[in-house]
Amino acid sequence: MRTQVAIIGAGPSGLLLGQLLHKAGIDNIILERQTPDYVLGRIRAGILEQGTVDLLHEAGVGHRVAAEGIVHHSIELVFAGERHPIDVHGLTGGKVVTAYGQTEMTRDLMEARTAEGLPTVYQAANVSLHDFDGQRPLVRYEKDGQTHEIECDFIAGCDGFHGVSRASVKGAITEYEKVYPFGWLGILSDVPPVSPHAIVYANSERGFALCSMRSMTRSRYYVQVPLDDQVEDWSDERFWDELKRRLDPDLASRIITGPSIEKSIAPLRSFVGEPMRFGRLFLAGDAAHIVPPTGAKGLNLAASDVKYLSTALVEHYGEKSDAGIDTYSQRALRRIWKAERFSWWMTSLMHRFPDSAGFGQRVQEAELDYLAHSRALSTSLAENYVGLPFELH
Ligand code: RFL
Ligand code: PHB
Repeated sequence: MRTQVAIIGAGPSGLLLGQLLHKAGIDNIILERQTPDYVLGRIRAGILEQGTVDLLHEAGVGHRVAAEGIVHHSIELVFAGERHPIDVHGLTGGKVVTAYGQTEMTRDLMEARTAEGLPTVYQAANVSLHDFDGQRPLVRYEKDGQTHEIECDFIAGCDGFHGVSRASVKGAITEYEKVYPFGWLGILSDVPPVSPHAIVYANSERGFALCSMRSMTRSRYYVQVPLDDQVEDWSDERFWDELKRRLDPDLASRIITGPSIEKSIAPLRSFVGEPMRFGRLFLAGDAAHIVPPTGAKGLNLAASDVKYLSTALVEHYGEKSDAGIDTYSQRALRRIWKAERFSWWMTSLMHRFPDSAGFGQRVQEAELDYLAHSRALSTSLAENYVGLPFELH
C-alpha cells in the first residue's frame, strides 16, 4: 500500500489530522491498535477552546458541536467554603469555552471518515515505523495474522502517551516530566449538572473537586484522591458524599445524585518530549506531551498541534514550501509550554499537597484570595483558559 501521510492512532489528534488533510486533497491512512468501540468508550476531556471548535468546523464536522455543545461564559472557584466567579467572557473581550465530550468529537470525526470512505485500519497490531530519516518512510503492521506495509511520504505519530511513535525515537528525545502526588477519581452520571453555566473548581481542606458536564442531563464530577486509592474503594455513595463535602454548602445541597455509568482514576502528570519532528516523522498530541487535566488543555493542545501540522503539510504539497514543516516543532512547543505552565499553575493552586502543610498552604490561600480580588490575575487565568491564540504566519 502507498499513501502520502500514514497516521498512527485514531484518537482525536489522528482523526482530526486525517480529516483536515483529506479536505486539502492529501491521502492518508490511519492505523489504530484498538477497536472503534474501545476508542469511543474512553471517557476523557470535555471542554473545548474556541480554536478547537473552529478546527472542527474547518474539518467539516462542526454541525453537532454547534447544535449540542454548551457554551460557558465563566468558571467558578470555590475556596474557604465560598464561591468566586471568574467572568471569562468579560475578561477576554467575549471569548468562551464549549462543553462537548471528547467521545462526541471522536464520534463525529469517525463518522465523517467512514462517510467519505477514508481508510482506517482498526486492530492493527505491532505497528512499527521505519526509514523516516530518509525520503521513503515505511510503516509495518499486522492484522489478522498477516504482515502489511505502507509506503508513505510522512508519518504522523498521533498514538498517545503509550504509543509506538515516541518510543521509536527514544534516544533522540529530551524528556521533561513532573508527576503529582495524587490522582483524580472521575464519575459520569445521567443526572442534571449542578452548575450548567460554569465549570466549578473547588479547593477544600479535604482536597480538590470539579463539577463539569456533558449535557443538560449528563454530569461529570471529579475528586482528588491519593495515588494508591483503587476505584473499588469508592462506592457511588462514598463518591457523592465526598464531593459534597468539598463544595460550598449551597452547591452541595443542590447536587443531584444517581448511579455512575463510568468511574475511573487517572494519575496527574506533566510531560513534554522535545523535539516533535524527526526527519519525516512528526509527533502530535499526547504522543508528545501530557498536562494534568486541571486547565482542560490536553485535548485542545492536541488540536493545536494538528492545526500546525496540517497547515505545514498542506504548504508542503500545495505551495512546495517546507517552511511550516521545518518550524513545526518550535512553533508547537511554544504553545505547549505555555499550556504546561498554565496547567501546572492551576494544579498547584487548586489541590491539597500532602507535603506542603505549612508555608506552601498559606501561600496557596493568599494566591486564591489575590486571584478572587485581582482583575489582573483573573484576566491571566481567563485568557489561558479560553486558549492562547494560534501562531499564524
Ligand atoms: P489519545 O486520545 O490517547 O489517542 C491515541 C490513539 O492511539 C492509539 N494507539 C496506537 N495505535 C496504533 N499503534 C500503536 N502502537 C498505538 N498506541 C496507541 C490509541 O489506542 C489511541 O486510540 O491521544 P490524542 O489523539 O493525542 O488525544 C489526546 C487527548 O485524548 C488527551 O489529551 C485528553 O483526553 C486529556 N484529557 C483531558 N484533556 C482536556 O483537554 N480536558 C480534559 O478534561 C481532560 N480530561 C484527559 C482527561 C485524559 C485522561 N486520561 C488520559 C486518562 C481525563 C482523563 C481521565
Ligand atoms: C471534564 O469535563 O471532564 C473536565 C472539565 C474541566 C477540566 C477537566 C475535565 O479542567
